[in-house]
Amino acid sequence: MYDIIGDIHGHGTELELLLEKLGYSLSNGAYRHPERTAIFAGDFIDRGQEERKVINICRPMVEQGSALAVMGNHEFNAVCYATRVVGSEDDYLRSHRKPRNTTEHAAFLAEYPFESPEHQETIAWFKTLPLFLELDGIRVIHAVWHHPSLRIAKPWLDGKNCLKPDAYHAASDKDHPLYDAVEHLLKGIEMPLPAGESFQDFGGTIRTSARIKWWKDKATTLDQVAILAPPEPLKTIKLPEDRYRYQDDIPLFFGHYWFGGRPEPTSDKLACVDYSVAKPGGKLVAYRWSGESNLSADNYLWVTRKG
Ligand SMILES: [Mn+2]
Repeated sequence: MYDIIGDIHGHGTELELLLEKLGYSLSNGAYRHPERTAIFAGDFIDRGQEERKVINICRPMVEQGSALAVMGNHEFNAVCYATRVVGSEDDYLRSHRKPRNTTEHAAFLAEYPFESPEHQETIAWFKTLPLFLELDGIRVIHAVWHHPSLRIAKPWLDGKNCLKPDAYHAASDKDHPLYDAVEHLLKGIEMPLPAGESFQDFGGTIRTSARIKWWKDKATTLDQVAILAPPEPLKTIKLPEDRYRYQDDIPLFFGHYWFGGRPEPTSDKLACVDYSVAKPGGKLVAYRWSGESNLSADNYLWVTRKG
């Protein structure tokens, strides 16, 4: 049975405390549990100050079989940041010329200097993380189990559902269908506004589509599901009846969405495990799954962020 652990973002101390709380202990270089397997839902890195500590805990667990893991958007970005555009000396799939791409990756690069052997080795490990896990009884993906995107991604995945080496190039090309597919699976889905409509987000950018809380399947208007958007202009926009919903019977665990408050599943079949440890007051959480087909708030366990 599985303990699904949410986005860690370089918070190694909280990870150690959570593993201990879950009953894992260190032996032969890896945390292990006598009966259970951990699953990391991605976003191991960026933001926190203990990036090495996190990798040095998670990687041996995965390599020695006491944990499974999926890729988060931060690991995908790290691979692209480290991969040169074919035929270019100084251009990367995730450009170094855009300052934001470097600043949001700075905590990781401080502990893994760019192109050092440790950096290259860690990037190589990120490439071994599958995009999703489909196990006996549950599914795990970083952002959205989006069937149309999974179908597009399929030919670009190897037998372990990891992106093949040339997939990173295709997934970094905005004109390639794999670009949107990987965006959806690892970063979330958006909903276009009706023609002519737009809104200004909290950062001041004018947008013609909104990132949505796709798990809110009973919402009827856009303001109920839009992320980081002022409600006013969106209140009158009706959600299309055929919008994406996760309607499968298999429980699905996801991270990525910076939830707050007391952890609880969003429905019988859906549970977010990202409770914002990268923010002051946030939590690193795990859902302890023991075979139930209806998820329960009682099975969450967590550690509140230190400092
Ligand atoms: Mn994420």
